[in-house]
Amino acid sequence: MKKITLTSWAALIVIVITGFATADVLDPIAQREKIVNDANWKEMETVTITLNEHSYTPGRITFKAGKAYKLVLKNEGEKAHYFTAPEFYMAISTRKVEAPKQGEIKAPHLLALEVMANGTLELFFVPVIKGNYTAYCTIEDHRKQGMEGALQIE
Ligand SMILES: [Cu+2]
Repeated sequence: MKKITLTSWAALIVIVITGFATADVLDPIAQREKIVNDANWKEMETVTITLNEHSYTPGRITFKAGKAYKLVLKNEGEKAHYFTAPEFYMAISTRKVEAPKQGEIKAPHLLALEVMANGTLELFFVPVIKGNYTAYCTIEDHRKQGMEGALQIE
């Protein structure tokens, strides 16, 4: 009787530990569809970043993991600018990228977005992996001139 009780406890502990371990490892790319579908898009928060020569405004944004976001990249400059953030794009589940009134793109993950002068792109996504990430412009010396932004997922 005593032996059975101990075995049951051991089994229960294994189940609990395994449960925690799997719950902790969300893969934003592999589980993209489920993460995107589970997010509450009615409570979506819109965040706008203005691109210009040579800056992102605001230069620092904090996102909450699991929340639905629309990130609007609005280029008010006279040149095209990039929003390159490969590590950030791997840490989020992307629902779609929309060029308002023109079309939308659905893909498992992104590497970079380029916004033309006076153009706008909208990124619909759910932040997943907590951490600090960097966005930057890869055109000429734009990054050196100040086109670098901090993206945090908490
Ligand atoms: Cu640029």
